[in-house]
Amino acid sequence: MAAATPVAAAAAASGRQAWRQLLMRNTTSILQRPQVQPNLRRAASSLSSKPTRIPLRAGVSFQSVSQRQQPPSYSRSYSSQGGSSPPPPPPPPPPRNTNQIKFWPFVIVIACGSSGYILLVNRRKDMPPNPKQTTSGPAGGKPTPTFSPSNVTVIFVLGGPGAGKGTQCANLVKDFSFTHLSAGDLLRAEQDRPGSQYGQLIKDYIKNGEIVPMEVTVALLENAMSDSIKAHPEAKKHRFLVDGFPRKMDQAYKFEEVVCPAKLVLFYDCPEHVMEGRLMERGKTSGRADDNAESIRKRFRVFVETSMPVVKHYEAEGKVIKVDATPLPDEVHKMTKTKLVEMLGEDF
Ligand code: UP5
Ligand code: MG
Repeated sequence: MAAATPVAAAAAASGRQAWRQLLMRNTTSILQRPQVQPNLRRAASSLSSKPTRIPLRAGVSFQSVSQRQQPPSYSRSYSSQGGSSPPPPPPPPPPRNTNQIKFWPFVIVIACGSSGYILLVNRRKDMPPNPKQTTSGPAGGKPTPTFSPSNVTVIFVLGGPGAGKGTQCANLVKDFSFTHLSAGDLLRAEQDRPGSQYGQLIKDYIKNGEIVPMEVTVALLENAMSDSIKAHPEAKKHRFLVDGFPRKMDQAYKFEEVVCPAKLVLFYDCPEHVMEGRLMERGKTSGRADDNAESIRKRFRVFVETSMPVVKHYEAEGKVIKVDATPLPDEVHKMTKTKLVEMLGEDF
C-alpha cells in the first residue's frame, strides 16, 4: 500500500531500511562464524545476489512481493536485484551478546501471557454458571447438565439380567415417591412406536443382548425426565430411579455430563444360575424377544464384560450400595430400604 504523504513514505522507507540492515548484520555475523561451512556461505551470498522467482504454472512466474515493492536504496543494501553488481563487504560483526538481548523480550512476553491466562482462568472459576447455557456447551466447551442435582436426585439401578431391578424399583417408588425409568422399557417402547427411525436398530440390539448406541438411550431418558418434571411443577425435588442404565462407561459419562450427575448406584448382586432360572421362567409368558436361552447367554456376557466395569467405577468413587438379590423379593426390598436410608437419610 502506498504511503499517504511523502513524509510517511520516507519514514516507512527508513524503517524498512533499518530493519533490513539489522537482518543483514545478523545473517552476516552467523555466516562469519567458524562453524559455518564455506559452501553454505557461498550459497547464501549467491542467493542474496539473485532475484527470487516463484514458479506458478508452466510458463508463468512472478517475483516475490518484497522484491516488487523494494525501493532502489533498499535493494542496494540487500543486493537482491540487479544481479551484476558484487555483494557489498560484510559489516563488522555485532557484539557477542546480541542473541541474549533478542531472547529476553520473548521470555517476558511468554511469562506475561501465561500469568494473564492463569489469572483469567482463576477468575472464571469463581463466576456463577451461565443460566442460559444449554447442553451443547458454550463454543465447544464442557456442556452443562440439563438438570441440577440440587433439585433432581438420580439413582442408577444396576444388576445382571433377571437380578430383580424392575421388581425392586417398583417397591422403592412406593417408599420414596421415585419416578421409575427403565432404560429397557423406554427402548422397547421406542422400538414399537410407529414411525420410529430407531425401531429396527433397537430390535436387533436387544435380540442380541447388545447395548443400543448411547445417544438413543440418553435422549429417551432425558425426555422422560423432562416429561415427568413438567407433569409435577409443584414438586420442589424430583427423584428418579434409572433402571438398567448405564450399562457402559461411555453412557455413564455422557449421562452425567449432559443430563444430570448421579447421586449413587444401587447394585443388585445375583449369581447367574439364579438369574437364568428367573428369566427362563418369565420367558414362558413375557413375550420378550430376549428371554430365551441364547439371548440370555449373550446378555450375561455383555453384563460381565461391559456393565460390571461401570459398577466398579462407581464403587471406586464410594457411590455404590450393594444388595444381595438372591433372597425373596420382600427380603431384598427391606435390605435395600435400610441401606438407602443409612446412606441418604429419609429426605434426599
Ligand atoms: N424376580 C425378581 N426378583 C426376584 C426374587 N428376589 N426372587 C425370585 N424371583 C424374582 O425380574 C426378573 C424375573 O425375576 C421376574 O419374573 C421377577 O418376578 C423375578 P426383574 O425385576 O424383571 O429383573 P430385571 O433385573 O429387571 O431383569 P431384566 O430382564 O429387565 O434385566 P435386563 O437388564 O436384562 O433388561 P433391560 O430391560 O434392562 O434391558 C434389556 C435390553 O435392552 C438389554 O439387554 C440391551 O439390549 C438393551 N438396553 C440397552 O441397550 N441400553 C440400556 O441402557 C438398557 C437396555
Ligand atoms: Mg428390568
